[in-house]
Amino acid sequence: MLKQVMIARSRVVVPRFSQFLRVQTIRSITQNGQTYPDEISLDGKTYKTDEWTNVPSYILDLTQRRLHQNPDHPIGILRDLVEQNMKGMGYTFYNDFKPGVTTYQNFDVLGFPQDHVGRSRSDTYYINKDNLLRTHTSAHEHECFRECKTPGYIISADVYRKDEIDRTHYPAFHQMEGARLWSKNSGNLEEIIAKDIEDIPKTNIIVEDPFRENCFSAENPKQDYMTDKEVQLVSTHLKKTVEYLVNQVFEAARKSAKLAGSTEPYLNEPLKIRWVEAYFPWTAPSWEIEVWWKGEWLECCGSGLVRQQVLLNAGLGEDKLGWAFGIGLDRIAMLLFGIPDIRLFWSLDERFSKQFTNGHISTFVPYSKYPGIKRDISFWLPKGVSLHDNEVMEVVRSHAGDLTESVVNIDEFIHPKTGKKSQTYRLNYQSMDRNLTNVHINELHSRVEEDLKKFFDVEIR
Ligand code: FA5
Ligand code: MG
Repeated sequence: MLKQVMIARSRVVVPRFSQFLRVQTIRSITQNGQTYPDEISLDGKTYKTDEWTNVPSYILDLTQRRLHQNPDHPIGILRDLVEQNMKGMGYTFYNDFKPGVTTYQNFDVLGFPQDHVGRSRSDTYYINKDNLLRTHTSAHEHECFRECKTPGYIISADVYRKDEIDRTHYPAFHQMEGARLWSKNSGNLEEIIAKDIEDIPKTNIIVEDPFRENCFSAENPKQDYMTDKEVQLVSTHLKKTVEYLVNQVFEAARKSAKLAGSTEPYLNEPLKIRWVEAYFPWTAPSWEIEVWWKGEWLECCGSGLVRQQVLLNAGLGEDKLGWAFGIGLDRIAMLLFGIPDIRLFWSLDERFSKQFTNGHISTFVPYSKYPGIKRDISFWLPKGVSLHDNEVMEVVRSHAGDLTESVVNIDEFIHPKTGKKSQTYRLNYQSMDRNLTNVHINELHSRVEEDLKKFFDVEIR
């Protein structure tokens, strides 16, 4: 009922950013209030849309921005900083992978179970049933393991998730994936890895790691094909590499802050990080690293020892073993550059872009702070039905775009008599570069209400 699919006539949609992205159609598919063309052309490929399609054109536009390849953008500056520090350590850098991938690349080949939430249409942007916008850089592990000629690789790319909206979450963000392999056939493997660990430059960060010595357990098991000692060595190499990388980035930030005259106390304290256990379908054991920064633990990277099946899927031999990690770049860049809102990365305003230059970590100077306009929206759903928060976000975004500062579910309950569910959301509309008028927001807001009524059969309270 809610996921009703119908065919309707629609206009030709002209993309804003690139000739590579052509969205042209005669007929179109409408679902949940969004209209999709018959075909979507993305980066030179044409896809037939179907009942899985849920990627709006404003998200497709973002795929052409390639912020990580812009040397003067904070995301590009951060990528460059990491690459400079990893040069000569045996890694190939990949920065050109396009965001349209298959469900096979993004999920299947990595061993995601069929019922994993990540696969759902409320979490992921599908181009059609078999193709989607990658939700993580791990979608390219398969091809990199096949092709890479060096012991390791580093991939940087934009990734897409239908996520909540707030200061630190945006439906498009950036990740950097690293991986490193060894072969059991190459002489004394233990000695070789131990030597490789020695070669990683030392840092003086404070590390909290309850799992450094006993790196696997029943909850976070090792794989049978590796010896205890191999697991120990490979995970130490992984962790020291990530620690080194994080250290270089935060040291660069400190240096810039000091140069700019800052005397904040954190600038003289050693950097502190901790490792916590995690789960990813394609690694075992797995961990996340958190960084202590200005009084808070910041989750920044998932990692683990690559499951042998993933390596075998890539055509590698049974002798191979190694690690992989995936770091989120946006939140780290927000901290480094003092950027208060993740949406600013996508700003086309020169007052933003002119502030940054390659090789420099400068502190963002806000050029304006325009007040937000809050609106609440409450509705009853048909009996027995509930609505995913992400669907509400998507409707708001389809009308308000980047004027959507946040959408928060503030209340829900079931009426004891009617059995109907009530959901209430607080919307904050705010612009990065201008004042919003009440008249404008009232109009946007009523369109949001109309669509919620039309597509989800809700009764506004
Ligand atoms: C992953 O995406 C895994 N692919 C990481 C990985 C790679 C694990 C290789 C093992 C081996 P996760 O969903 O936790 O994991 O995301 C990784 C990082 O991306 C997070 O730590 C966070 O820094 C960042 N991130 C996740 N969601 C968002 C978001 N909506 N906005 C900004 N950053 C995000
Ligand atoms: Mg995570």
